[in-house]
Amino acid sequence: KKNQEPSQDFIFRSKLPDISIPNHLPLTDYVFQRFSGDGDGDSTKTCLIDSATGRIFTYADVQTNFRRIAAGIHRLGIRHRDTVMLLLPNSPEFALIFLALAHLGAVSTTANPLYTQSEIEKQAKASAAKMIITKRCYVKKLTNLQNNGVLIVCLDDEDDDVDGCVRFTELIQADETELPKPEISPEDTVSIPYSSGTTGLPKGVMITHKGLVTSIAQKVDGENPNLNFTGDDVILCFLPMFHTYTLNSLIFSAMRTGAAILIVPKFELNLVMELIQRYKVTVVPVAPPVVLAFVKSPETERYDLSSVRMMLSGAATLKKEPEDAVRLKFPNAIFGQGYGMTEAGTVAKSLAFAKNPFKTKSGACGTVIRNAEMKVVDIISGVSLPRNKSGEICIRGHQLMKGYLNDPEATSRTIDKDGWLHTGDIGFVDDDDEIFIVDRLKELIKFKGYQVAPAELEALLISHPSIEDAAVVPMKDEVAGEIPVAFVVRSKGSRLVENDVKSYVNKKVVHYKRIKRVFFVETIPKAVSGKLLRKELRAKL
Ligand code: 4UW
Repeated sequence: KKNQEPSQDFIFRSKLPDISIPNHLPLTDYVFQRFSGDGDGDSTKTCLIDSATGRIFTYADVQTNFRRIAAGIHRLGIRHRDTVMLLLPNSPEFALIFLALAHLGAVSTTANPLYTQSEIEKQAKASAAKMIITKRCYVKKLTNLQNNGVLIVCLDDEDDDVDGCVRFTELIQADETELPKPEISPEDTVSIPYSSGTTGLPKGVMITHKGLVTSIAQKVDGENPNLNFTGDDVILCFLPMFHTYTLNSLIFSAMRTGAAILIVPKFELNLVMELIQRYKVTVVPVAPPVVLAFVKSPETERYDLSSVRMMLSGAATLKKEPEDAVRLKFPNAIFGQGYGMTEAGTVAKSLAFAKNPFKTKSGACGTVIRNAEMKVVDIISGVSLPRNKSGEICIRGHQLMKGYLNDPEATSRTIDKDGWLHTGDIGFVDDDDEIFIVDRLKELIKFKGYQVAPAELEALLISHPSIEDAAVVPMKDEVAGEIPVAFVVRSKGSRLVENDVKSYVNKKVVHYKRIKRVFFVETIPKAVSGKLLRKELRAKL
C-alpha cells in the first residue's frame, strides 16, 4: 500500500506495525540507552559471562570498561574514522573493544582469527587497518603488517612481552574521563565486515551507526518486539563474534534488552549442553550444523535442557526435518529461523519469537522485519512477483549497508537506484507472509554458514602454473550444507592430480574454504560474455 511506483510492485511487509526508531543515536548510546540517565535498566545486572574463566561483567562494568578501552585506544593515536582490526576468538574483550571503537567513532573490521596470514593481510590492507587487536597465538601471522607500521595490541595477561606489541592491560588502565567525545554522525561507518556479496572477491561492507541501530531496533524494540529478548534471559554465544549474525542479532540485541550473554570461545556440543544446564540458559542461537549435532547426539538426554525457551537458527538453509526433530529435544523451546546477510543485517525473523507470537511453519526462514520493505523479482525480467512465486528476494530500509568500501561499481550492482538491495537469494513469500528460500542465484558457497567466495579460490587455482582454467561451485553435503569443489582444466602436457591441486590451494586458506573435490575437465563452460556458467557445472554434480 505504501508503494506509489508506476510498476505496481508487490511489496511485502511485516505483520508488526512500524515503530519509531532512534537511529539518530550513535551505537553505544542506543545500546545502553536504558542504562543511562533516567533509563529503567539496572546497571548491577549481569551483562557478560565468560564461560572460559567464570568472569562476570555487569552492565555498569561493561560501560566503564569500554570507555576506558576507548581512552586507551585514543591514547595510542586512533581517531574518529580510523579502522582497527579485531582478530580475536569469542571473549568479553571482543564485545568491549568493538563498543570502545564505536564510542570513539572509529571503525572495527572483524576477521576470523583462524584465517591464514595472506587472508589477514588482504583484509587488513584493504580496510586500511591502523591497529590490530589480537592474542599472542596469532601474532606470528602479523609480522609483515607490523613491519609496515600497523600497531599490534596483544591481549594475553602473561608477564613476558610479545615482541613489539602493546599490551592490552595497558590500554584498560586509561582514564575514561580523559577522552574527548567525538561528534558521531548516524552515517558514520561503525564496522567493515567482509563479504563477497553476490559475486567476486570479499569486499568491505560499510555498516553505519544508523544501519546497525535500525537493524537491532527492528528486532527488539516496540511494544510487541519481533524478537522478545528480556532482562531475565541468559543467551548463549558460541556463534563466531566476527560474523554479523552474532554481533547484531545476538550481542547488541541482547544488550539493548538487558539480557545476560554467556560467551563460549568455541562450539563443543557436550560443553554447550553442560553450560545450558549450569547457567539455566534460556536462548540458544545456532546455525544449521548445530541443529544437526543436537538432533544426532544420544547424549542430549543426560542434560537438563528444560530452561531453553528459544532456539534460533540462521546463516544457511535449514530443512523442515531437522527443525521438527530438534523441537522434540527442547520441549520448552520455541524454534524458528532468522534470515540475514552481512550487507543487509536481519532480513527476516520468525514471528514465533514475538512477545505476542504468531503461528509459524517449519522450514520458513521468517517474515520480513518491521520498518522495511521486501519484494520478490523475476530473475530474468526483474518484474516483481506476487505471493507463492519464486524469484530474487530484494529488501529496502535504513538497516542496509552504506555500500562496499572503495567499490562503487559493486555497490550499484547490489543496491539499485530505488534503494532495493538484491540479495542473490531465490525464494517466495507464502499466504501467511512467511519466507521460504529455495535456491541461490549468487556465487556464494556456505560451508556450515561460513562464507566461501568461489572467485577467491578460482584466483588461487589459476595462479598454479599447470592450471589453465578453473571454476569452483558448491556441492551439497549432509553435514556442512555445501562444500567447495573445483573443476580444473590442466595446462597442455601437465600431469597434475587431485592432491596436487588441493595441497596448493588448501594451505593458503582457512579450513572451511578448502577444496574438497577436484574434477578435471577439458573446458569450463562459459557464456559468450566470458561469464562462467556455474549452473551447468552444478548440474554435473
Ligand atoms: N536460510 C537460508 C537462512 C539464511 C540463509 C542466511 O554470511 P552472510 O553475509 O550473512 C549471514 C547472516 C545471517 C543472519 C541470520 C539471522 C539474523 O538475524 C541475522 O542478523 C544480522 C543474520 O549468514 O550470508 C548471507 C547469505 O546466507 C544465506 C543466504 O544465502 C544469505 O544471502 N542465509 N540466513 N535462514 N539461507
